Amino acid sequence: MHHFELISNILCPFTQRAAIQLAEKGLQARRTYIDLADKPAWFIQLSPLGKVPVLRVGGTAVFETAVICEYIEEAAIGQAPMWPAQPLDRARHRAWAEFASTVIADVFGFYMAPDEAAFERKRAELAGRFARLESQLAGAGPYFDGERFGLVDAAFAPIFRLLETFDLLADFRLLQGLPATAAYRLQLAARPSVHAAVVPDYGQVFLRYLAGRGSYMARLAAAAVESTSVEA
Ligand SMILES: N[C@@H](CCC(=O)N[C@@H](CS)C(=O)NCC(=O)O)C(=O)O
Repeated sequence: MHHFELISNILCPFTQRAAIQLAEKGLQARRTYIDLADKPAWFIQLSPLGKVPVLRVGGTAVFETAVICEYIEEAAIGQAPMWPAQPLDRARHRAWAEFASTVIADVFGFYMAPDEAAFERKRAELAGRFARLESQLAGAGPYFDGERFGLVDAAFAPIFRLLETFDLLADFRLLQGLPATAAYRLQLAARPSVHAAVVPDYGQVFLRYLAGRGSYMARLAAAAVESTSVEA
């Protein structure tokens, strides 16, 4: 039996991919949360790039999400694989999981855009990414490649979770005219492993985090935080 410790901050969308995978496979992992703005010395020592997630297995620190997920696939002997069996299908799924990692960086650029003009540029870029995803989701669903939930789905689910908080602020039209992506988003949100991958008040924690970014979106988030505390 492996003893996994998954180290991350509360919000990290990359970490959720591994958390979803562990849950899908019925594997237990201790979750340790750190503050990325004040990284503990033990974490700096452990994480060569200073980034989360890190999966600690005994005395070994495994880092980089894609590598962590490959390790879990290989270590979870006897569990249903979360990549397809055929090499080309597997490559396609892996490529789109990489695409999801790029989209996470795009989302960061979107909410960190300093002013309205940059924000609109980033918004359009991000909407373009989802349009590319739409072209891959032409099948019956409910998931990326049909009935079976896989690692590529675990890669996209955390992105859509961020959109839930953006939706509280305004309609940014990120999925406008993209019915397959909109339906995919709902299917992923309903998956128990996706639901359980974060703290229960994730949306509010993310909203407060956004409000402190000093960006264009931060101003919208700060107004939303203000109105929530007035209502409370
Ligand atoms: N390529 C890395 C990216 C991980 C990453 O960027 N994590 C962010 C948090 S979501 C981080 O740790 N940033 C370091 C920092 O903020 O100092 C992976 O896939 O694991």
